[in-house]
Amino acid sequence: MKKRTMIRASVAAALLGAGAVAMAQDNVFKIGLILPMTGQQATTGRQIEAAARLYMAQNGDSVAGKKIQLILKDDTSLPDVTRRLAQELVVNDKVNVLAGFGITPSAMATAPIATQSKTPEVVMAAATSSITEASPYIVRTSFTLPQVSVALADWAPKNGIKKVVTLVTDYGPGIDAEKYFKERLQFNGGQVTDSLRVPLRSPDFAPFLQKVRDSKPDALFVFVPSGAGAAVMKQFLERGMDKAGIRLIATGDVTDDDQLNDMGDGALGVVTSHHYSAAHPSAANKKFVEAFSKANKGLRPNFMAVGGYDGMRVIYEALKKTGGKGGGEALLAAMKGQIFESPRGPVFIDAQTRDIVQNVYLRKVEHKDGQLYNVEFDVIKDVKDPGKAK
Ligand code: VNL
Repeated sequence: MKKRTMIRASVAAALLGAGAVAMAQDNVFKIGLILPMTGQQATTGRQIEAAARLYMAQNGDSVAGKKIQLILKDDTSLPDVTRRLAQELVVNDKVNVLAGFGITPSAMATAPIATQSKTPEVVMAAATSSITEASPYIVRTSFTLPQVSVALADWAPKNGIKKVVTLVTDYGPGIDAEKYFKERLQFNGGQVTDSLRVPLRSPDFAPFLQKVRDSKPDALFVFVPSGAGAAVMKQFLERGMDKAGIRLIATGDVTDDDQLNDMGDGALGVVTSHHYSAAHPSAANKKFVEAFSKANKGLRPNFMAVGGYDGMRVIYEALKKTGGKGGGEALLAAMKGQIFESPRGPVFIDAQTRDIVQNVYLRKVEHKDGQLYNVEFDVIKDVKDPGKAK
């Protein structure tokens, strides 16, 4: 071969190679999954990653002729890291969807990137009401704290609880829980006599609990993020709060299915309100819990897992509907208004707010099959985020 011809041939081969890569790229649908895989919120990352992989194992990794590629990044739950990772995923990896977000500051830090790049941001964990207002590209499959707190403030006064002290983690979801619980309790004739806030990083509950013990309310209402519940429960019992006649009531983040079984019998009888329990009595949930546990060495799925599993479903269904045509805008439009049966019960992605509408359950910690579970005893159907009504 002459030199010239050789060069031409290699250029042609290179072009062909590039074309093949471009074509392969076209046939790949990328989900950038940003989660706290290490650090204080690592259990949330582990639950959501496991649920996303389960969804893919059950539903295949090819949708509408495209190969689904999950790109997992660990943001260690630091919002500056989340922002940098989201930027890289959009600019370098050209992801079609951003998903995950273990805590509110991470979801918020990504919102401007979602807006500027017109990339849907599927929030699977974070639960401050205002998150969905931070970008028109945000869709949420977790829950909101106002959504679950109000039900408990309706239940409490009917069950002899009139005077309550609130104890929440001092950031978005905690402030939402405190505000909506308090307003509704007062509306129902009850009273919040003190409102205490603990820091998100390395919280020490002991001094706060001592203060509560001294003021002797009928109950202590608690919100702490997933992963911190066991420490609250331990210190509540160690201080003999229950023996002093103070009841513990909480959002389901405290009696988290990820930790509940290790909390011991001291947790028995604790009443919480939430959108998901691993003991939810439906065929769909039974199937989900069994498959999740089997794929993860007996791990019990918690509400974070369900947010991740349903988030993958919302993405898959949107891709099915659009066939991948029309980019982020079309995908977002196809996410809005989805209705389906989740392991938690029936859910609906409200097209106006892009937030999830779902049942909220009252539950009590009980023994079931020799283990501790949040057993549902009442339901408030199709609850919208009350934070959106204002
Ligand atoms: C948030 C809300 C995080 C509820 C949580 O666990 C939780 C949040 C990590 O919005 O930051 O249980």
